[in-house]
Order: sequence, then C-alpha cells, then structure tokens
Amino acid sequence: MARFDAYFLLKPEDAAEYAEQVLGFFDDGADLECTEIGDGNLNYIFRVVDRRSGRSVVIKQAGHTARISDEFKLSLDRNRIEYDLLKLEGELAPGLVPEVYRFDPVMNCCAMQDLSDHLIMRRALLERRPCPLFAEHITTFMANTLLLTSDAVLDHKEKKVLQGRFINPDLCEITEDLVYTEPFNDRKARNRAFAPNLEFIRRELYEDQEILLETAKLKFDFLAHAQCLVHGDLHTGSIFVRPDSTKVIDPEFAFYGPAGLDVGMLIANLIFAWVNADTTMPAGRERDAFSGYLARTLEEVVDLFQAKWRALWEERVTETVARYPGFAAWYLAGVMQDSAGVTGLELCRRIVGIAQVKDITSMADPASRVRAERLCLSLAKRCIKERARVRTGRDYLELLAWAAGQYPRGAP
Ligand code: SR1
Ligand code: MG
Repeated sequence: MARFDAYFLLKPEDAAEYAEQVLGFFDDGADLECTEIGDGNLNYIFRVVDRRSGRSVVIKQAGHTARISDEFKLSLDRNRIEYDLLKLEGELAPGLVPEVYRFDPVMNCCAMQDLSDHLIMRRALLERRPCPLFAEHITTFMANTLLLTSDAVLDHKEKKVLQGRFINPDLCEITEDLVYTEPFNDRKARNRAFAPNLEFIRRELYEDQEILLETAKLKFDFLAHAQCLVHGDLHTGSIFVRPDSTKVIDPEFAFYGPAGLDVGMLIANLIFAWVNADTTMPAGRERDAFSGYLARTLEEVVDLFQAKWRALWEERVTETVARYPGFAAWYLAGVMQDSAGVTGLELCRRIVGIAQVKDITSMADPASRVRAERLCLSLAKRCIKERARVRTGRDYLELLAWAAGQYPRGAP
C-alpha cells in the first residue's frame, strides 16, 4: 500500500513528502521545509516551502477531534465542505478567497494558496495596523456570497441541490451549543467566564428571562432558516489581510442558514477590536485615530453591505414574487434584524464561552478586562433585545457609545 492511501494525521515531515509526491507541486531537486502553523481551534495546517525557488503551498488537514478539546468529535467531511465552498466563493467573489488546488478525500486535506504575505486580521488589528480596503472587500464578499446563493436568485431546485452538498451537522452542532445555548445557561459546565465577572454574567445573562427567550428564538432561526449558503464562522480570525488585499478563509462551518449569521459575527468581532483599542491604548491621538478608524470601518461594513445588497438585488433577482413592491426592503430588514441578534450572541459567547478571543483575553489589567467585558455584554443584550430596530452603521455606533458611557474608563 502506498504511503498516503489510508488516512492518518500528518506530521510536518509527512506533509512535505505529501506535497512532493501527491501534489507534485515542487520541481525535482526542491529543498523542502515544512512547519505546522495552525493556531485555530480545529485543524492542522502545514506550510511547505521550497528553499531554492521560494515556492510554497499550504496543506490543511482535519482530525477526528477538535484541537481545542477532544470533547468535540467532528466529521472529516468538513474539509471537503471547506474546499467546495472556497471554490464556489472564488467564483462568486473573485479574488476574496485563497486559491484552492486540490482536495484529497482519503487524507482529508486540501492544498491551497500560501497567504504568508498577509496577516490574520485579528492580529493585524491588535498590532494597530489599519486595513484600508477591508470594508469595501468584505461587503462585496458578503453581499455576493449570501444573496447569490439564496432563493431570490437561484433556481429553487438548484438551491436545494446546493443545500444538500452543504449539510454540516457536526459543525452546526458546535455553533448551536457554543453560540446559541451555552453562553446563556452553561448547560455543559464548560463556560470559561472571567472570575470577577461571574456574578455579573449570572445576573445579566443566565437569569435574564427576556434574554433567554430571545436567544431561543434566534437559535430556532439558525436551526430552521435555510436562507443562503453562509460561511458560518466569519470572525476576524477567519480573514487574512494586507493593505491591498482581503482573503476570507476557513469556511468549514458552512451550511444553508440565515445570512445574518455572517454579518453579525463580523460586526461583533469589529466591536471587540474597538473595545480592545479603547481599553488598552494609552489616551491620546493614536488611540483616537485607531478607534476612530475602527468605528468608521464598522459603520461602513453595515451600510455598504446593505447598499451592495440592494444593488445586487436589482440586478440579479430572478424570483418573480421577490419583485413585488416592498418585498426587497422587508427581506433585507429581516437580514439586518438577524445580524443584530447574532452580533449580541457572538459578543456574549466569546466572553462567556469556551472559544474566547485575544482582543479580550490579552488584556493584562484585570480591572480593564472586567470593564471591557461588561461593556460588551451590555451592548450585546441591547443588540439582542432591540434587534428589530438596529439596522444602520449609525445604530451600532450609538449603541457602542451608550455602552462605553455606562462603563467609563478608569471608573471603579
Ligand atoms: C470547538 S470549535 C470552537 C470555535 O472555533 C471555531 O473557530 C468556531 O468559532 C467555533 O465556535
Ligand atoms: Mg476557523
């Protein structure tokens, strides 16, 4: 039996051999070096470089359990889903995802473009590097991938076939548990709340009956609203940036779900970046400039997304009844309502739940972290409860200003 004819978890030396023998990516005589570069919660990622030519490739492999914890047993099919969706997204939103070269259903890995000349956006923002074209790029990505895979545009039978290719029960279960359920009840006792905020979280989330009811409604929206093909995990750790380029990666959580899942997750993570800058940067011009840039980006993302969605709707909608007067506005209002709800859920789960974000956990001063978390959770609650009216970039900025006013910097 040949070396890669049966599945096993690669080590760096195996990945280099795989790139040479199976991918045939490198010239004869290549001098290969391989490093495991993954720092996500689920998979193993290898970068193989030929020291002679400088050519490189990334190989991403799925294991049977999540990296973050063996508690999560996951179908290897997620690697196929990721490959298929990157291909499709490359057609729907050209230039905004990495190029994918090959999927291997035996080794459950896919080979793709090396984006080492980019930075993960969360890191870029924590290093205070602005991404000037980001709002423009990501709003094209979201409008195109979400609207063009919906029933408004696709033939309904074609849509159902596509939906079938992206049935993703294990990864959806993670989101059902970690985003929609556990942050509000710690049902599996694996939340990781920051100790000084435990009481606050108990009172403000676990014991707030209105929040529980609203999160239940949102969970059923996630479970049963097969609106369009969503990325499913569109946070700033799933986006590579360079000043002139944006590449969305990691769509392994993809499935047919509510468009607001992607939009809301992104908004929440821009808010985390703003809160980190506001909390940890010393007062002065640099902080004002960077937090101003983040606020503008947030506003542009919300407003440009809707403008591009409307324009694309005019151009591409094929469903007759979707052209009835008033329908387009009603439909988009629903997407924005879901987005506000998900913004709130994502803000809560990254603070209370098992999968946290560096924007918050890297805050060294406990008092600052307490304040930042309370600010985010208070904002989250309003996004969830008032989601029917939170629509524009300005609406989000007003809520952010309100939450920051509730927890002034330096107050005891
Ligand atoms: C067990 S996976 C935890 C989280 O990591 C992924 O990036 C998703 O956000 C998921 O919820
Ligand atoms: Mg990921």
